[in-house]
Amino acid sequence: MEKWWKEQAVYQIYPMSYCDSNGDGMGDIPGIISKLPYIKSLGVGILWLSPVYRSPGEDNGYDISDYCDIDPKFGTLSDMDELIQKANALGLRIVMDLVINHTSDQHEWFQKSRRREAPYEDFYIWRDGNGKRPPNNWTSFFGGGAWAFDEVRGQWYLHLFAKGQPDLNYRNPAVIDAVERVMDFWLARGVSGFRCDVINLLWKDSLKNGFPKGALVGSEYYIGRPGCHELLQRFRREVLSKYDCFTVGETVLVSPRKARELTDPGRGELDMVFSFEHMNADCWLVKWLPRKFKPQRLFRSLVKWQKKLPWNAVYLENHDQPRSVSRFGDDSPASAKAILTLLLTLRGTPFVYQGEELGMTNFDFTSMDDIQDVESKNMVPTLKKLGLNDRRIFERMRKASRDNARTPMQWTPGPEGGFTTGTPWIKVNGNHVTINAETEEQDPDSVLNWFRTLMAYRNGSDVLKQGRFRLISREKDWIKIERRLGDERVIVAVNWSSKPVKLPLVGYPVLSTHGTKQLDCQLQPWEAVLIEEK
Ligand code: TEU
Repeated sequence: MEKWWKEQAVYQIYPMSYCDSNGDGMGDIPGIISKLPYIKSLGVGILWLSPVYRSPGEDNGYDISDYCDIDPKFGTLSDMDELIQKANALGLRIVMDLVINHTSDQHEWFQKSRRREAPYEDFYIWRDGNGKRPPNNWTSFFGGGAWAFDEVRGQWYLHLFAKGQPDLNYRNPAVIDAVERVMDFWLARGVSGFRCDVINLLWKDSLKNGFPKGALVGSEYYIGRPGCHELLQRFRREVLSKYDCFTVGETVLVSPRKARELTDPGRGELDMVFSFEHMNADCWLVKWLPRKFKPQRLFRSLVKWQKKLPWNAVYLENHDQPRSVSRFGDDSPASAKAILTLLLTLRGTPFVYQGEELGMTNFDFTSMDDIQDVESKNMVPTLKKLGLNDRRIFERMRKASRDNARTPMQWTPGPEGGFTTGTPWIKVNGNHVTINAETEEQDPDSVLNWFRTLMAYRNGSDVLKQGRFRLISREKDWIKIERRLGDERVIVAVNWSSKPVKLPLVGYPVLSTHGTKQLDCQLQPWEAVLIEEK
C-alpha cells in the first residue's frame, strides 16, 4: 500500500472565493463545510486551504497576524474544528497553508520587535541603512525594493514580498521554536499536513548586494541555501515525523536537481515540491513578459520533470496562476477536458484548483479598478517604467494577474454565480451563466462530469496511481504517453488543438472525451483518450 498522499488527488480551496455562508461577500469556513458533499463527489481525497489565519489581508491571508487563530471573516476556531471533523468523517483530509517566510507587520512578534521588546528584538531581519539608502540592492517579488524603513525602530527591515510581509529571521533559534509550535498546534488539531509557502527562501546566506541585473536582485543569497535544507530537516525531526502527515513545498525557481534533494526521503525535508518551469510555457521567466503559448513547450517541461523525479506534485493551476483553459487551451469546455486529462494521468500527486474542474476561465474585468491583487497593483509602476501605457498594462494584467484565479467559484447560473447573496469582494465572471457547477451537474458531457469520470477511473487504477511514466511521442499539437505497472499499460493521447489530428493510434478507448469507441489514427479537436493494454 502506497502512502495515502500518493494515492489521492488534492483539491485547493481559496477560501475568500469559494462559498459565502453569511452574505458578507467573502467566502468562509461554514461555506466550505456546506460544500463538502460536492467536494467528496469529485473523487479527491485531500483539501488544501489557502490561509484562513488571522490576517489584515494585504496579500489575501499570506500576511498572517496570528498563526493560531482563524480570521473572523472566515469564522472561528470551532468552525475550523468542525470542518476538520466533518471532512474526516467523509474520508477527506485537510492540509493547511504554512506561511513562515514572513508574517504580517501586524503580527504581535513584529509589533514587539519594532519596539525592541524581549524576546522579539531579533525575530526579523533588521539593519541600518546606507546613509539614507536601504542596506542593500535586493528587490521584492512584488516589484520595487525589498527593504522598508520603520520609524519606530529607526531601522530597515527586509520584506521579499509586500511591505506588510516582513521576513522572519531564522538565525534566531527562538523563531524556529515559535514556528515549530505553530506546526504542532495544527497537526495536533487534526490537519494532515502543510503546503509550505515559498519554503526555499527561508535562509538568507548573507545580506550582500546582489548581482544587479535580472528580475530578482539578491536571490543568489536566499534561494535554496544549505541553511534552508537544515531547517527543513529540523522541522521534520522535531515535529512532522510525530504525525501521519505530508508537506508540499512551494519552491521558487527550483531546478530538478534541487527538487530531488528537497524530496529525497533519505534526507527528510519535504515530500513534494511545486516547480515553476512549466508555468513559463507562455512567458519569458516572469509572467509579465508574455510569449505565444506553444503546447510543445508545456509538454517538454512536464515530461522533463516526470523523468527527473521519482515522485512529485503535478499542477497546472493555483491561486497565483491564470486559468489553464485560458492560457493553454482556447477557453472552450473541450479544451478544459483535454487539459484535465493530461493533468490527471501524469505520475505524481495531482493538485486541482477550485473551478478547474468546471473549466473556469480568466476574468472578464474591463479596467484596473476591478483588480484587487497586491502583486498586480504593485507591478504597475514597474511596468510603467518599462514604457508600457495604461492600455498595455491592463492587457498584461488580463493575461497574468493572479486575480484571474481569484474570481468567485461559479456554483449556479443565478446572481453572483451563487457564491454570495451579498456583494462579492471581487467580481464574479459573467460566464457563470454557462460555466457553473449546477448546470454542469446536469450535463453528462460537461467538464465537471468528465473530471468526475476521470477521477473515478484514476482512483480505481493502480497503473495511473503507481505506474511508471514513459513518453511515447510529443508533437506540435498532440502528446501520447504511457503509464505502466507490471504487464499493465494505460496509453493516454491528447489532441492539444482545435483541429483533428492524425497520429499512430488504434484501439478501443476505455475513456474518450468525445465518446469515441474505436480509434483509427485520428483524434477529434481537443479529444483525449485512454487505452488499456494488458
Ligand atoms: O507565492 C510565491 C511566489 O513565488 C509568488 O510571488 C509567485 O511567483 C507569484 O505570485 C506569481 O504571480 C506565494 C503565495 O502562493 C502567494 O499567494 C503569496 O502572495 C506569496 O507566496 C507571499 O506569501
